Amino acid sequence: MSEESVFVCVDHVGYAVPNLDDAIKLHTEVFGWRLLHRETNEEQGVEEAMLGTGEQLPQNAQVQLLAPLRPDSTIGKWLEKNGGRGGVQQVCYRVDDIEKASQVLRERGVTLLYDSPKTGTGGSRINFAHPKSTGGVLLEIVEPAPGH
Ligand code: MC0
Repeated sequence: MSEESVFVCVDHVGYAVPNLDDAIKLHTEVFGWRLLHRETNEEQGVEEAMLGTGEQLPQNAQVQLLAPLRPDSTIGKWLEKNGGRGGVQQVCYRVDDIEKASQVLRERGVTLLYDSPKTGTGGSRINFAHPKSTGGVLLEIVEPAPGH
């Protein structure tokens, strides 16, 4: 894998939000985004929504809204640290092959949080790079589910 080809594109930007319905309303009614998908991910402790533009071509980045299922979840703790206000919690880069990308990133000194990928939005496979190894940004990598 060459240095240029670890990531395919920016898949989504993730916002931590205190209330999912309010955040969806803001993004659809004020910003004009379109709700594409909504699901609960128990393992990650989130209720989430994915939003896209009118056509939403595969290469267009999406917006992800992340509300906590529990106060002690990752998003719950992030919101608490941020005075209860929402904000950008993560940026997610898409990869074709998460095992290969993870290996390359580890070889280059990036700290991945999970030994093997976990399940993300829409049956995707995900991992995260610790912000301490990425210049301060929580970086998610995602391999979309086949057919997505
Ligand atoms: C913490 N830090 C961050 C950060 N969270 N920096 C940038 N962006 C963030 N989101 C920094 C803190 O400022 C602190 O820096 C240090 O990391 C430790 O912070 P902490 O508050 O003690 O936080 P930890 O260590 O408890 O948790 C941080 C960690 C956690 C990255 C391990 O957020 C995590 O496990 N994230 C991955 C899972 C996740 O985010 N799930 C929700 C989205 P200083 O300098 O003060 O030490 S689920 C999702 O996204 C799925 C559904 C999907 O897309 O498919």
